[in-house]
Amino acid sequence: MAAIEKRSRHEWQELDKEHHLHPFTNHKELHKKRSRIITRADGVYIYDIDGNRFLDGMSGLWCVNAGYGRDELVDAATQQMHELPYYNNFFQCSHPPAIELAAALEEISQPQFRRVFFAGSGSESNDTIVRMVRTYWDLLGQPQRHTIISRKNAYHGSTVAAASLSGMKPMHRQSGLPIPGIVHVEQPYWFGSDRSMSPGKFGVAAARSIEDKINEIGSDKVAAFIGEPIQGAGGVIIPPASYWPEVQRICDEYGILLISDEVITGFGRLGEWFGADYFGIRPDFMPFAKGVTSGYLPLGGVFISDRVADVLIDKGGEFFHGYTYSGHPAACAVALANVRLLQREGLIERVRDDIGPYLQKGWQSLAEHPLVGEARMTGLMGALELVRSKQPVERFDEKQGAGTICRDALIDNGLVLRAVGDTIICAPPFTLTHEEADELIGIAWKCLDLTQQALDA
Ligand code: PXG
Repeated sequence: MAAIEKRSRHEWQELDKEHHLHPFTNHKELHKKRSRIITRADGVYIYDIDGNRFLDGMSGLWCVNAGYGRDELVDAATQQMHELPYYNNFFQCSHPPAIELAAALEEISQPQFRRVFFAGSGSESNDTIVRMVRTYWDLLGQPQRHTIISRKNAYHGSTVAAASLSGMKPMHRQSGLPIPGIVHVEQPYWFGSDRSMSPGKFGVAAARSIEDKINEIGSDKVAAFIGEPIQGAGGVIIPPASYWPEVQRICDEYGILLISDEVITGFGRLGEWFGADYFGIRPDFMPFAKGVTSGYLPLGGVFISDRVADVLIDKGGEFFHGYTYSGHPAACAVALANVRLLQREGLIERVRDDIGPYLQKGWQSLAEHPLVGEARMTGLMGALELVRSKQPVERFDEKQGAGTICRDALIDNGLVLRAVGDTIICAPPFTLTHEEADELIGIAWKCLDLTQQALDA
């Protein structure tokens, strides 16, 4: 028997308004408009309660990489929930789904990663890392190595530590963040700069802002650097090719731990298993979540390199940290089925060699539109920069809300993309067909026209 009642759109909206507070939402605005009630999904499409169909160009929230309606993921959860719906990994217990998944993750990751710690989300994973990084340096007799360097406009989650790692000022303004010992340096956002440097030089300069910060604080006080291989929530900021090699050089030179936040880029979004593989870096930690289960159940975790894990295990005694749902059996079973599905269907190779290049070509064609100052996409992760003038580049006044106008037009025309300011971002499922990619590009072009008309009116 279904646990969820059948109700009308109006009833759902009323109940939602009365009882449900939403994440990252201005509720006064929401209550004027009412929520869009999504009831089902299949393939790359989601459907609202009125039967309207939308191409989900964001894979939910960057997570439904294998697409909707995957019976093998549902079956893995069902079977596991019949067998053992819950047990924990505390108190010297373990269970097959967590063990099997940990071993499978070792197979697909770089050789320094042999161990994984499970959490329930990306935010929790980053909280775990803050604890582990500082414990690691304590155990090595360097407790003064406390500071973690992150970047402005980074997104690492919403718990107290993860929001502190995030570099978003409006988040920090609410509730006195960041916590002590977390500092933020420049992001490698070339289009957002004055563009006076070549992208190559700019990439090196952005990386050197880490080195400047290390020298300012004192290299003996810096514990780690954290970055998303490509910033997602910040607006799909694809760093120049010169950036990550220079970051790696700096971390190596000063002995600082490198954390590659793979919550979005992990599990194939860039056409490699991890963003670190794509950019050729060798991190000490990789937090993951989202795509590990294609979003079918919540699961997060952290890959921990031998450099760190060996110290924690050999010298650390008990690590006083863990979550009730660390390694939830059903979530782990779904993750394992999802990893096998990605492998069996060659979906990551498909992102690298087929649908990735195909969508990138279409996306690039949008750069010919008068509103688009830059179109960029790596793997299946892209952005359009909306501009008032292309030559010289002039951005819109924030108050004009160009990005929001465009986002609303897209949704009205059956395509879900997101707006981050005047940057339109895209991250569709890996199963997107060529026809669906054509549909996505066609709707995007039409909505750029509609946006232009609305701004001219
Ligand atoms: N790291 C990165 C790189 C993320 O993108 C998190 C950590 C936190 O994960 P959890 O599972 O705790 O949400 C994220 C999450 C957006 C948006 O608007 C992005 C995320 C979450 C919610 C909204 O683009 N990313």
